[in-house]
Amino acid sequence: MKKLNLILIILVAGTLHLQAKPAEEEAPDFMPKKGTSFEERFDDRLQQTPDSLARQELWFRDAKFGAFIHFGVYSTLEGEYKGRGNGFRYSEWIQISAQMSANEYHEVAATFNPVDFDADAWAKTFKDCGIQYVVITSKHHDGFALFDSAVSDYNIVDYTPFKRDIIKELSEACHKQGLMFGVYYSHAQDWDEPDAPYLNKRCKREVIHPDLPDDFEPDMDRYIMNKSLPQVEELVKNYDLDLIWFDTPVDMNMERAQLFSDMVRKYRPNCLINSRLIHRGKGVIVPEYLPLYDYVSIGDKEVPTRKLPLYVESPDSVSSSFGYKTKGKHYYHTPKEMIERFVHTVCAGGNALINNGPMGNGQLDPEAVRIYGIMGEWLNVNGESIYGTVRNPLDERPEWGDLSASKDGKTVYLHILEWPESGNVVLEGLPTVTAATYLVNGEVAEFVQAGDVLEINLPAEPLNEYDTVVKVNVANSIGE
Ligand code: H79
Repeated sequence: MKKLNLILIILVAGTLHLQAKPAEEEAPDFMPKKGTSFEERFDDRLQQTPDSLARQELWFRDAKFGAFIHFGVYSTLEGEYKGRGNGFRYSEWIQISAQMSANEYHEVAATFNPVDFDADAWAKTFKDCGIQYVVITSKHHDGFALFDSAVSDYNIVDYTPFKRDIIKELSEACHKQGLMFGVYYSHAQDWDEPDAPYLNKRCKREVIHPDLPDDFEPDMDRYIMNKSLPQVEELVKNYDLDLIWFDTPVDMNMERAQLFSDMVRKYRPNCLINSRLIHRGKGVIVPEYLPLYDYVSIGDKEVPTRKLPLYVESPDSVSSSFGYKTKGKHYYHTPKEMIERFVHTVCAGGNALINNGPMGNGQLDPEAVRIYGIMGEWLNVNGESIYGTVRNPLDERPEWGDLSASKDGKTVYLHILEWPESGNVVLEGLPTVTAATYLVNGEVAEFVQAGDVLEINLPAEPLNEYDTVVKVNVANSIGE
């Protein structure tokens, strides 16, 4: 029997005999209780299923850099409605932060008219910046669909003067540019649907839907069968999806998640599914769920602090919000921060899905484009140390930066993010070094090898203000 299968069976078997116990104790011994750190959440023995691994290998593992896009009715409000609601970090939460009723939100939705939207221009910008795939909100928690849906009229074609199918146009434009294309779909939460469960106490059903009868009983399965599952069916049937990104699986259980997973697999067998289809605890990975999805989404705007056993994706953003925000508190990351976050994610064994929030008029946010552009310029020179690489082959992450490696283990890339005052970097565990060069100019880096200790003598100043990469060749290939 293959090793992968065996490990999976052990993991699944480990959960079975424990199923009758309360939720807190359901996880096998090695699983953390409600943990938050990467050490607690990821056990190194976890393995994705062979099917999921094969799907990841098709393109996802090599891609590393995706563009996340949060675009919708909320983009026009920029984080504030009638002077209210700008206290939340996320502008896409405006319906909740400003406590808007469904009627109020519908009024805004009915005027949504992003006349400058140009899918080809977006796709070209992403492509030029080294981005490999795009994931856009097809429906966020507000329930409004950016695609032509026969399931619900609450969509951009039927409900707005714009009348164009943004998801269709962007799917085609991305594929024309050779980019992979995916959609975000909030499958459990839907503030417009009284039957859907709400994430937290601030999402009050009676505020959004004041006319509901007192004896209204929300029925999540009715919501799933009437709206979210049929809309997912529309998406996987009609939009050439390479990936589907679920979020906030409030009250999702095995049976419900299985419906979504089966629907995706039925129409798009190679379409990747992220782990937010179904959750337990705070990002804790439960072996029994692994067959339902293909890779693990870590927390929003979370950067890994160590290399990880399962292939992950970090849903990061160029700013503190996902939707476009100009009102109230918000900030953008500097390009230096963004490249550091990106490099650490890749070196941990993952992709960075870096969000931009386009403006209500349909144009990309210029600051997001500027940050992507700087990343793209850095990648033009240093892309070899990112695309198609594997995680840090050594046990530890060096304090001055991070490491990635070629798949054959014969090349290790030293990402020097903080220029050491000592003027050199020392790495233990890298024997048989045959050559070292700076990617930025191809010049030879001075090194001394003593046993398995490598010491590189650096020039006085960094050769790149973001990340100076040293490419190191080794004679005996080194494993992950
Ligand atoms: O789509 C983005 C977020 O809107 C979504 N996930 C990413 C990809 C998300 N949904 N829920 N959450 C994230 C968790 C909610 C967090 C918060 Fe809040 C919303 C923090 C601040 C605003 C809820 C409302 C908790 C405090 C206020």
